[in-house]
Amino acid sequence: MEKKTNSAEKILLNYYQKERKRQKSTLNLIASENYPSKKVLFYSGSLLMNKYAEGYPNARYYQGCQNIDKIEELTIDLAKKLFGVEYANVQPHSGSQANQAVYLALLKSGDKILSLNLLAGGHLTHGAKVNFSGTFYQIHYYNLNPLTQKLDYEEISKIAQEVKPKLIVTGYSAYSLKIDFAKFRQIADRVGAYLLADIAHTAGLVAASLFPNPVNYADVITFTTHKTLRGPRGAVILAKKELGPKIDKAVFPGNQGGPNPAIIAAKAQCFLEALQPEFKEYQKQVLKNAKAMADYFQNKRVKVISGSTETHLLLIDTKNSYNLTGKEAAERLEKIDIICNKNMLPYDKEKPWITSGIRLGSPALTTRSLGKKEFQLIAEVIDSTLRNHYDTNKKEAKDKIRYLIKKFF
Ligand code: DSN
Repeated sequence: MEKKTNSAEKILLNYYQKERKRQKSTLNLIASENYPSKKVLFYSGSLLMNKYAEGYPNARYYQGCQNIDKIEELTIDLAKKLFGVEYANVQPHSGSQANQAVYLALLKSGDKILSLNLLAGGHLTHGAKVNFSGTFYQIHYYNLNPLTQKLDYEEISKIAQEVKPKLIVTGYSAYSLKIDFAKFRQIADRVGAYLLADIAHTAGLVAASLFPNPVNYADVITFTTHKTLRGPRGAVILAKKELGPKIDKAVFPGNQGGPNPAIIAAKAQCFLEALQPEFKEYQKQVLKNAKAMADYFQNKRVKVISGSTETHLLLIDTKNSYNLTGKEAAERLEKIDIICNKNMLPYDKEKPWITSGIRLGSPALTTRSLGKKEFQLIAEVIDSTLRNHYDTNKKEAKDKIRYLIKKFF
């Protein structure tokens, strides 16, 4: 028995070390990933996780919560300061649970939600049939304009007036342009709907005032803390003060049990870092780097969805540009140590595990200090690797990647 335990321990450690090595020897272009600071990692895995603290500060179901109360209060204050809001709940374990709690707080089962079609950049929790959101609520979709692949506010308004949803969802996982939250507010007001802005992807850009802030327009805002925000794996809900009690109740006891105080402390550390001037400089570079890739592809006549990027990510139509499905393109890139994800495109006819494109993001490699020149080089390597030059150029491409890894990691 003991021998078995030892060998399982070895296997576990071995795969941890292999994953560590993989992260240090590949170029990460996954738009939703990042590398948090040592302090964020410290709190995330700290002894704070030993404490049960069901409830909220000064109203817990367990004794011994005096320090956790202060940590949670501090985290809430920092979230409110960073985003300029009246109310924050810092307990959601994930973006999915944050959205689940918002629906629970504002809707009844069977109520109508209007959101962006998943193919066009929405999220699973915005109404996918296979998700709780598509099971318990009546979902209606708006889509991107088929020609421009941009949000079409007139069309969204028309659909909203036909559908009369109780909730409209904006904020996306794979849309590369700015969002006009004021227009969404007008659309929601016309039909008496709540407006949810899910800014999981752009939270870091919003915190740095480099992307429109939905605070004065949305009733509720959700975001994860581990993407552009570069914090721990978790989520936050922001709202107008009057919705606070309903949302608190929906998070606990409605949707979660005990919060994880270790992750809450790590969120506080993340917000502290995001309030520093260096964070704004980092986010500026995130935008420049994504734009450098998009410009390179555009110059090579590669089809970039929505025409460009104003965020940390871009989508490439690999089917039309290289005659490769997203799956084939992503797998080919992995062979030269570039990691990205296959992604559905607006009106995609392929299955979700095949897709017609890939999504590329700049946050993780910008944290590693790569700049515009390096991102142009990465775009060049991607372009040449996907252009049937794969076999002949494989060594050259790998050498370029190795050069970047050696210089920056
Ligand atoms: N959909 C994931 C992503 O954007 O990668 C996050 O939930």
